[in-house]
Amino acid sequence: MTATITIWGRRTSFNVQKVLWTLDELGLQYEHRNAGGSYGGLDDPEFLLMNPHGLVPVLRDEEGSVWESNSIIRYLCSKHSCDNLWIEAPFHRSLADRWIDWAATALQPSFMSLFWGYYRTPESQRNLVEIQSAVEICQKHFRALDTHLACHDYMAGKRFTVADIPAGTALHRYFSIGLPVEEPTNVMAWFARLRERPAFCKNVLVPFDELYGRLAF
Ligand SMILES: N[C@@H](CCC(=O)N[C@@H](CS)C(=O)NCC(=O)O)C(=O)O
Repeated sequence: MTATITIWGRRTSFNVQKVLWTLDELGLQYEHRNAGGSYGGLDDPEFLLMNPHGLVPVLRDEEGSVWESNSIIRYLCSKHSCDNLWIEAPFHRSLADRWIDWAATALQPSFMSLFWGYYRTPESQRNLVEIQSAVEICQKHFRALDTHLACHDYMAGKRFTVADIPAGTALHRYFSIGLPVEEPTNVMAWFARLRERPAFCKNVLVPFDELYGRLAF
C-alpha cells in the first residue's frame, strides 16, 4: 500500500522526533523526507505553502498539511488511535492537555535555552551564568514533574498516551548533554519505561552530535 502520510524534517530536530515517534507508536505507514538543517528546503515556495513559518516538522496527508509538532501529534492520535494514545473523556483528556501545554510553554523553552546556551554554542562563546540559571529552571520543572509521577506511571495516568510524547522527547538530550543535573527518581523511572518502547528508541534515542557547537540552524 502507498503511504498517504508524508513527514518533512531532519531526524536531529527535537520537534520532528515527536512526530516520528508518534507515527511509529501508531503503526502508521509514512514517507519521511529530510528537510531543514543541512538539508535546507524550508524557503522553497512549495514548502512555505505547507508551513508559512518555514519550519519543520510538517505533515501532509490526504486532508492537507499540518504544522506545529504538538498539533501534529494531537491530530494523528485523535484521528488514528481511537482510545489508545488519545483520550476521549474530556476531564481525563484535560490532564493530557495540561502536560502537553506545560511541555510547550514551560519545559521546552527552558530546556531549549539550556540546549542552545550550552550544547549548541561554541565553548568560547558560552555564558556560564545564563547556563547555570537555565539548569536551575529546568531542575525546578523536573522536580514538579517528579511529584506528579510519584503517583502516575505516565503523564496522564496508568497508560502511555499522547501526553508523554512532548516532555518525553526532551529526556534523552537533557540527561546526556554532559551537564551535571539532578536525576529525580520518578522522572528517571518514567524515562526507563519510555526506553522499553521501540518507537522511542528508534526516533528519540538517536545521536545529535551534529548540533554540537553549531548555531547555524
Ligand atoms: N513550535 C514549532 C517549532 C518548529 C521549529 O522551531 N523547528 C526547527 C527544528 S526543531 C526548525 O525548523 N529549524 C530550522 C531548521 O531545522 O533548519 C513546533 O513545535 O513545530
